Amino acid sequence: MRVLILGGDGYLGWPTALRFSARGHEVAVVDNFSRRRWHREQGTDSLTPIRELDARVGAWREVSGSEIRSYVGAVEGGDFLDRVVAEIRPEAVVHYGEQPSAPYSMMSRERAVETRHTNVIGTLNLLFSLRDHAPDCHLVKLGTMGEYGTPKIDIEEGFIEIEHKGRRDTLPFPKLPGSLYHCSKVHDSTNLHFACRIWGLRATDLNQGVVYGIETEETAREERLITRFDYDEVFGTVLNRFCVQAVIGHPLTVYGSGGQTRGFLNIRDTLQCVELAVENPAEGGEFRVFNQFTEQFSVGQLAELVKHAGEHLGYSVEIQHLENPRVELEEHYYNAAHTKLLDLGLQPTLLGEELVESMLHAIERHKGRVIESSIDPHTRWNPGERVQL
Ligand code: USQ
Repeated sequence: MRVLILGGDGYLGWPTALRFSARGHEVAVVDNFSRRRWHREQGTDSLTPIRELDARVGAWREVSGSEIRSYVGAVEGGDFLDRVVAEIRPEAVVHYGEQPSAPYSMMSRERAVETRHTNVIGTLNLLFSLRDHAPDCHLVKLGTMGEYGTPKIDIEEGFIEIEHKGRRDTLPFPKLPGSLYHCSKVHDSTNLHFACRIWGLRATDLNQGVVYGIETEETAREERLITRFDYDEVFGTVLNRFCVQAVIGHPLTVYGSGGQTRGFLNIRDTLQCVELAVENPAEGGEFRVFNQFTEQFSVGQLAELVKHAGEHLGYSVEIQHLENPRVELEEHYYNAAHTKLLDLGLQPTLLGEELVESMLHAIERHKGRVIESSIDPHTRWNPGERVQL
């Protein structure tokens, strides 16, 4: 298949490009390197010394004999995206090309507006490009479990059957996003659903949980193929952060009581899920939603797991409860359905001490690159400062 990957230079986009290429698909990637720029602006960096996109593509050519085409440009530019889609005529587009950090979106008005623009306008542009140049293409879009928030009822996969005043309907599951980033994903979902209903496009919204892990089958084949690994307060996700903290002797930064519960999955399973979605496309006019995670954990459970694994390897690991910089429930009900990808054949990679130990080993190799000042949280959801007008 011809597969176009937006955000193909990123943590998940690059390994996804390698995976599809390794399977013999014709792969093209689009990126404008905004993630690299955001890190430079904040004086932070990936733990792993990632190569430039050209060098990565060249390394993959040497290792596999396969070509990945790359296009440098922004999804916010509708004409650029139109040209790429018209040229590639993709059968599947995997869309990771968004600003993915909740804290980044909460830093300031400028960052919030940038997040909305990149995410919502980028996706809207893509929907028009597909409508006009590749209407049969299957759009596989990365959404987030955080669109649902933490309601007091079970979370379904995208839709819920409701009985109201004696009448029944199946409607989109209510959304309670927890950051302005998560709000942007809700808006994307609405636009995707609309484009499927009105224009007959086909789309799968992958409501992904929190991803952890450092390598995949293909990135492990050669040093130049490694993917980025963020651990800073803005772009690092919680388990990846805890693992880096354990290795460098920084107390594990549990926000608040640590009862916050989320769905988690290994980076290797992200690739499996995306592959399953692409291989089993939605019908024309269909908007599907899959909840993409394999296990639920509380932040406190993850801290305990990393502490045990770290101590087993001889690190001394302390757990610290920080005042929560976010506004979120710290003790809550959480039970989210996630059967659709299992039904398609997903084989989950389950988290355990051994897996955490393998992450700690991999991190140990790069620990000299850690910028410790980027670890403690500074971004507050409600800074409590009022501008005097
Ligand atoms: N947390 C800590 N300590 C830390 C970092 C985070 O206790 O050092 C807590 C947070 O307060 C939150 C939970 O861990 O309750 C998850 O935080 P996170 O930073 O790992 O993940 P989040 O901000 O929710 O966003 C991440 C990705 C995002 C994706 C989302 C999936 O950055 O792209 O959409 O996970 S989900 O969480 O299901 O919405």
